[in-house]
Parts: sequence; C-alpha cells; structure tokens
Amino acid sequence: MILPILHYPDKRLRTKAVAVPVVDDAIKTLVSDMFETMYEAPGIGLAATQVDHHIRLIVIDTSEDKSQPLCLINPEIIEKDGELEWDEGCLSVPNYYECVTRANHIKVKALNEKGEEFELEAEEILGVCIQHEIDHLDGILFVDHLSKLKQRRLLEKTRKAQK
Ligand code: GNR
Ligand code: NI
Repeated sequence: MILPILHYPDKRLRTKAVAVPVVDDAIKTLVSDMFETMYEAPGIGLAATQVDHHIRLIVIDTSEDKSQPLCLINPEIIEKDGELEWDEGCLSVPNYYECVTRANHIKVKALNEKGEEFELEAEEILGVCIQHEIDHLDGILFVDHLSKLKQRRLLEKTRKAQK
C-alpha cells in the first residue's frame, strides 16, 4: 500500500520518534508499505516519520535497480568521522536541493526486519542517506542544516507554491 508523505512545513515532521519495542507483524507490514512508497516516489530512503508513523524505522535503497533494500530499526550511529558535502533532496521538501555537510564515514547498529541486530559501515551516498533518515526520526530536516537566509527563502517559496 502506498502511504501519503508529509510535506514541509508540516509540524508532524518535527515529532521525535520512539524506539520500536518488538518487530511484530504490524511493523513488517509498515516496512513493506514504506518500501513500496519509497520506490514509487521514487526516493533512495524513507523514514517512518515522513509517513506519519513516529517510530524509529527507516528503509533505504541507494542502488540504481532497486536491488539493495535495507531496513534499519532503532538505528544508532556508533562511530563517525570526517566530513563531506552532498547535494541533498527530500521527499518531504519537493523540488528543493542544497548542499549539506555530513560525516564522511559512519558505523551504525540497528535491527533488521526480522528483529536481528546488525552493524553496517557506510560512506558517500549510503552514509549521507542514513544520516538524513536518522535526522527525520529526531524531527530534523536537511533544511535545518542550512543558513537562516536559505531557510527563510524556502519558506517563502513554499508559501507561494501553496497559493
Ligand atoms: O530520495 C532522496 N534522495 C536523497 C538525496 C540526497 C540526500 C538524501 C536523500 S534522501 C531522499 C529521500 C528522503 O527524503 N528520505 O528521507
Ligand atoms: Ni528526507
């Protein structure tokens, strides 16, 4: 099932998500719906926050042929180093792209869709995407990392587009 995606400046995107206590059938259904929604959008990642479910769950696939689905439940960054700049976009901020500085290399710990713990090292687009998605779970959008001037211009542009 395709789920509706919340759009900036919707206040619900500011909700801090809570940990998933158990990976049950309801969570598995949500994971499946989130993959379908992400692929259909299309996007390379989606956080539960964006579909108005305020639990710590993200799905990602940075491959070109939808061949590397990745589900991270209760993800935690346990190591990060270096810096890189990446031109980011967001399904919750349509038609807007800006460069954001992130950690260059991260190590994350999470549960998969079967509830098993795993660790993953990531850099470049995958590392950027994981950091972008974990931000969503904390109510943070990539635009929060931009200058106040850019944020004001974006709000103005968003208001005009909604008229
Ligand atoms: O589809 C997406 N592309 C993207 C490009 C650069 C940096 C981050 C992203 S994530 C985004 C999908 C999305 O909004 N996930 O929350
Ligand atoms: Ni996003």
